[in-house]
Amino acid sequence: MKQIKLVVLLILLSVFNKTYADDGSKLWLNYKPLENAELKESYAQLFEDVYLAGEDETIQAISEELKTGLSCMLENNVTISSKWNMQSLVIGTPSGSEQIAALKIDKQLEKLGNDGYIIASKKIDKKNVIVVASKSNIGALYGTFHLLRLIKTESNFENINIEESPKHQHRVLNHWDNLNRTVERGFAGSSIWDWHKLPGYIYPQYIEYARANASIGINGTVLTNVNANALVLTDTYIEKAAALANVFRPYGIKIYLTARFSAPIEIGGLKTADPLDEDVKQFWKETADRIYKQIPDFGGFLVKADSEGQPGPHNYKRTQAEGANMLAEALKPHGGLVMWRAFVYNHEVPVDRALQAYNEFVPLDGKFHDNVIVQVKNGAIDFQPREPYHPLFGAMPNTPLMMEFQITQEYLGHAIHLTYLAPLYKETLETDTYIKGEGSTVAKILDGSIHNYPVTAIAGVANIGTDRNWTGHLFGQANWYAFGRLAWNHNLSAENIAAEWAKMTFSNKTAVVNPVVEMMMASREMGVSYRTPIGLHHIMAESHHYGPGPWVTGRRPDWTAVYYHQASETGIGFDRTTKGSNAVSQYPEKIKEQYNSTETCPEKFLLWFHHLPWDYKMNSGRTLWDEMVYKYYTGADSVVWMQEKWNSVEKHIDFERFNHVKQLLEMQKNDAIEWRNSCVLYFQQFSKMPIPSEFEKPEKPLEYYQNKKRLFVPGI
Ligand code: GCW
Repeated sequence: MKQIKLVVLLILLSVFNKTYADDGSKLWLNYKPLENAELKESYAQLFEDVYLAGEDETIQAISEELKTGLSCMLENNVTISSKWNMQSLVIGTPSGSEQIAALKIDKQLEKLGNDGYIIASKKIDKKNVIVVASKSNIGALYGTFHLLRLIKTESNFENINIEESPKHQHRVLNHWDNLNRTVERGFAGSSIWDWHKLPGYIYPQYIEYARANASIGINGTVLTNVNANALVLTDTYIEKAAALANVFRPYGIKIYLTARFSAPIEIGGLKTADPLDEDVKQFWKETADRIYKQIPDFGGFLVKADSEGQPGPHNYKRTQAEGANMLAEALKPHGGLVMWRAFVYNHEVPVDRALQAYNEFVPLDGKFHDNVIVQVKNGAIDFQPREPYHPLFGAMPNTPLMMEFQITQEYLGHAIHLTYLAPLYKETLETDTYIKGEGSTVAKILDGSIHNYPVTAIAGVANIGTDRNWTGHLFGQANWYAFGRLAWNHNLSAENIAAEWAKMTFSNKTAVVNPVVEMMMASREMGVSYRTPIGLHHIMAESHHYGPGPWVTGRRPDWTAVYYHQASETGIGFDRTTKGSNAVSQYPEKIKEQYNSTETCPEKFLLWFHHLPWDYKMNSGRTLWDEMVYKYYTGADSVVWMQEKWNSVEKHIDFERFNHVKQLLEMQKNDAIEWRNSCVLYFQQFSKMPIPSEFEKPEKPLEYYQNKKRLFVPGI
């Protein structure tokens, strides 16, 4: 008995010891001491004394960050002073410091804009210094975070000469957070905004949120769900939002709210929300005035209209431009922006859903006011594991368009599956539209260089919640991180961002970085393979969208699976060629030709654009059926490969984070097998072809998978 007690005690002790190691709550800003002692020593000397010029709240934030960052990573006593005293690290702006002004870098900084900065080796009063300088204090904050990142990732500071400026003016998170703290498609707990306690109580997490975002250059946040509640526009809620705006301001983050189109009726006491009605216009003007009174730097409105039951201008037979412009007029005197979503589709319209946004918006090109930007999802359906780029990109030269990516993994395994999204983002950003000759990538349309857009922006639907590690899955943090880094600079590679994140999050050791990066880089493709290979899409379970549901039918057709895969005995795939729904014709000629022919259509999009017989010959020499089965099986198998990679880092990282990911990978493996078996068995009913003998047969019959119910899945 005594012995048993001792064993239990020992187990408990070891669990506790390990449990407190790291819960991931500090994100990539966990400033642990550098592992490389020599480097730590040399950095400690380099970054002992800091001259930080200026004195507003942003400068205060820089000071706090440096104090924590430097002293924790370098284990030294850093001194920070606002007086020049021959320090070796100099941070600030020319307008805030004589010494920085004397460097004569004004022109260079001017070119980099308000948010841009330099980090460079310079001489001040004959002393060798490292300067982090910007036109603005916010730029200096961004530069400081960059400097801390360079330290954390053990970079070389000799003759350093870095120039940075963001590719998009507005780099924004979209929270689909409801006022009751549920989060639509949120899988990491509740909403971090505690509306009930606002404005009185400010959680430390709000500041941590601001720091984390500023560290990757995010400068805007839409607090509320696009399926909006008009109440957020009442004074009570504006006051709460203002409290958040005050917290975020020193970090350069503006807040935005979602505007429910029918708010004039719901909270304004009007009978209509017709955008051409004078009372309605007046309502929105007054609403904007009320908001700006409390939040002078309010960013503007994000609007979902005429989509999935949301009210909009269609209710009054008005166009999307008329709706957006009415709001834009209300915001204009205050400098606010309308982000108007192009996610407009209707199941009563009998055309392919993929065509609808383009049909609606292209005729309106040039008709939007100059403080409207149209927010377009990366693909024409809905954040699927893989979609070809949205044909609106390139088709609206006279209307600024912004990208909407999804960071929360609605269709990619929620916060349970490890899926690194940078490869997905990059795939879209790097697609060449040829709209103005070769090299007219989607990224260049977004950053304004193709059509000279006066406003540029990019949004990501946040994956953040109250879970201790913020994103549910530790690797979900990498998606938040990668979104921010790409919003800043779309030229960064997915792989470099992954390595950077891995170093900041875990360790600089190659025995950690290499396997982690390999897993991350392979993860999205494997997620596609075990769910929707070869261009399949929208075959997930109803409502929660987590597991497989290729059999989903019997509701509005554009929310079923059968509408999209069109499987029958003769074949599978959605014919969007010129002989089918003709969605290919929405693309520029060169792309259209490419997608329209099975000869040239990339196989990854084959069934997106073509309906093909089961024995169609693929590039591999396999039949379409065999190829599909092959993808499903190898996709699911690769989760096991990922597990092996992860096991290899066990001895190099803390138990808590190791075990967290390990458990989730086991769930992912089982889910991947469920996806594989469900889809293969379901489609086999049509193909009537065997599963190649090299693969084990599914253990259970199709009905087993069809009957599997998941209840109370979060995020709905
Ligand atoms: O992806 C779909 C989601 C909805 C979401 C909608 C949208 C906020 O299933 O939950 O609603 O898209 O983007 O508006």
